[in-house]
Amino acid sequence: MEPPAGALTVSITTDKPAYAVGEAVRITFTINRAAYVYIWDIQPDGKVTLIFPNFYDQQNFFPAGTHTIPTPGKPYRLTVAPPLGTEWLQILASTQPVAALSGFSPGDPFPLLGSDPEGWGVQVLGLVPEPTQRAFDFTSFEIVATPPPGFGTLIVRSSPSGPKLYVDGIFRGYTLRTVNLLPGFHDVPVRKTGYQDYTARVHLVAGGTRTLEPTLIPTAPANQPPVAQFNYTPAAPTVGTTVTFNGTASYDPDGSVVAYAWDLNGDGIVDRSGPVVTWIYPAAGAYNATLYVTDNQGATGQTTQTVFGSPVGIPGQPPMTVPGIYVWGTDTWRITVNGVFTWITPRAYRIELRTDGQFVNESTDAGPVPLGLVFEGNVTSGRITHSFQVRNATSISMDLRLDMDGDGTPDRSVGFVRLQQYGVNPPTNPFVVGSPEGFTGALVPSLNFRIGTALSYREFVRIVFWQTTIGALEGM
Ligand SMILES: [Ca+2]
Ligand SMILES: [Ca+2]
Ligand SMILES: [Ca+2]
Repeated sequence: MEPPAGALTVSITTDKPAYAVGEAVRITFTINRAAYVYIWDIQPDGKVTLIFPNFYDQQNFFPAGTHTIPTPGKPYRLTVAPPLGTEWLQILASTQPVAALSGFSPGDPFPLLGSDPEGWGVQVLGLVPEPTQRAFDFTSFEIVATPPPGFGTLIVRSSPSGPKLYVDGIFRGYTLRTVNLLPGFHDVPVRKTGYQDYTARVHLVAGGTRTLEPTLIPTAPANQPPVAQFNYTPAAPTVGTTVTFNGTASYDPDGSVVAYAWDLNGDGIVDRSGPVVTWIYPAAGAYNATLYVTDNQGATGQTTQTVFGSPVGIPGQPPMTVPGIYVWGTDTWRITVNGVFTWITPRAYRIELRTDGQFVNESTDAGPVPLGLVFEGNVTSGRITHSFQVRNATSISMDLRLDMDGDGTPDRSVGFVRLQQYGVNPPTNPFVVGSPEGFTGALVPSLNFRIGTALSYREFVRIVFWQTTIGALEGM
């Protein structure tokens, strides 16, 4: 754990990195605010001994600053004893005294705390009263048989402060940090989360001091991809007209969009480039238009919309955005069977018409030749329109069937039948359209025609129950 900003901090070091048996050790520590200080020693054989406070040096409350142990003027020395190896010093600074760490006496000036360093580290946490502020640090030195060859001093002062400092693979605390090291080469990595690792190799000479002042470089955040967005006008384009595609709503959350590429007919081949482009659909159908955008660091994004290219319309033709059978027209009755692009297989339909007059000018723009007054055929993603007029007629019976659910059988409901410009549903299917009451002219779709249900609609017996008018259905 890295020390939180503003918390109590402590650091410890020894005056040399290595000592011969019998040499005196001088300990230096620094605290950033007044605190009680405890130092214990972990020998190479694992024994843990309290070395400060001790019987000879009992005052362990210090003001903020740097202090040395033994306290100057105190009548004792800390001398190095066997066994040889690495000896560790741990320091605890606490804003409250720790009663359990004061068991020294004339006969036991440096009491043994335990012989399990790892267990002791856990135990000491439980000894510190809560709530309190506390801080730990440690350092190590080598105990050697013969006098060591002097040492050099390494100071690591990083920006920002607080990264972990390692020397030759061993964690040595947090910068700012001063460590005493044997002469020679040392590898010094400095690591902090969110920053690139810094590593230096330094050469120390006995009696010399080297200072490293690395500035850590923040890790660059990963590039975020751009977001593609576009719209097009007109919203319901017809075959042969110019459609304008606008991709300027695309954006990059951490940069800028630098390239736009368009596949406007869904064939996988880019057709246009630039933020605003135009295209003309030559044939009716549903087209997948895809915009690909590239940001300033090379990342890409894309989005696809399906554009319906509609056949060129006839004046008065209603919008046909959903599948169904549309009955419409002005001076000519038109019945359009409209499919949808999601229909993969042909859907059968059957239109059966009767009138009390005569059908004239029957035509169809696709599919089979009209069979009398019945139009039959199939529709998939396109649409087929049948047209006719009537003469000497006051009514027309319409029975409209379309295989909406794709099970192979034409269905008959009012839901898919849509009348005139607003696509209102008739009250029944089959249904009858008829001249307005008292009207004697030609029965054409532009009239406010009546709509009803036939109880019987045979050649000589026609009984129609009139229910409404197209104007009433449209709410006018
Ligand atoms: Ca980006
Ligand atoms: Ca294309
Ligand atoms: Ca069906």
